Amino acid sequence: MKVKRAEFEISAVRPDQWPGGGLPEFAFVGRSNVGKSSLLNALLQRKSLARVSATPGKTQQINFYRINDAFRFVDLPGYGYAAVSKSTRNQFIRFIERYLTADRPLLRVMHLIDIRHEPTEQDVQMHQWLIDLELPVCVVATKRDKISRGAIQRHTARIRTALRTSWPLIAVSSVQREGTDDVWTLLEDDLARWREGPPTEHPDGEVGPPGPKDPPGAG
Ligand SMILES: Nc1nc2c(ncn2[C@@H]2O[C@H](COP(=O)(O)OP(=O)(O)OP(=O)(O)O)[C@@H](O)[C@H]2O)c(=O)[nH]1
Ligand SMILES: [Mg+2]
Repeated sequence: MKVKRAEFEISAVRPDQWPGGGLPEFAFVGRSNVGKSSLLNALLQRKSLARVSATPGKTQQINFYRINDAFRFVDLPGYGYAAVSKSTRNQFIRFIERYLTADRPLLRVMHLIDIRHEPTEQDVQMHQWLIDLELPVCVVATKRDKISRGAIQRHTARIRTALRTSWPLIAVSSVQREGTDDVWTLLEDDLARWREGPPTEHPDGEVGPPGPKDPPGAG
């Protein structure tokens, strides 16, 4: 994907601030600190378009980025930050839920998991929830530069097993820009499929040529 334009649109705290226009969207979800913002920057080849927050776990906003005026990246608040209160944590989840269940053209949810660790209970719950919502998902195993090449396969297998997932899994390093081409290939496929589109729904009575009218007096 050639990223000609990448703009930060809005940090939305309420749904009425979510940008309209019906552009297809890709959402990025994962634990706080898993590397969501870094992945966005790596994909967009921008150093710091997505802010790498100084206070992890404090971000309750949903950040929207508009790419090539054609689609959006949506950076969802990180869940699972231990140092925030339970009520704040629940608020994050509600934020995320609101977005994921909204009526928007969400083409895929990128679920980020740190390649070094066994997925947490919250990771597993989140993943199951995405599956229950019947959203297309891609698991992104982040920070792959932090483990040896020989260990990648073992770690990704462990993630798959823990998440009980059959969605694609891509291991990436945002620092070394590895795996980002594979992510783009997937997103481009999604966009191509979306452009082909589902069969257009017409309002009642406008589907196809008008049928024969009932003869007068019939029925
Ligand atoms: N070595 C390495 N470090 C990474 C990679 N991706 C992210 N990091 C580091 O991990 C930390 C968190 O990265 P962020 O991109 O801010 O994570 P985030 O998921 O956006 O965090 P929140 O916005 O707080 O939820 C930063 O110190 C990054 O530099 C990676 O691929 N390799
Ligand atoms: Mg972030």
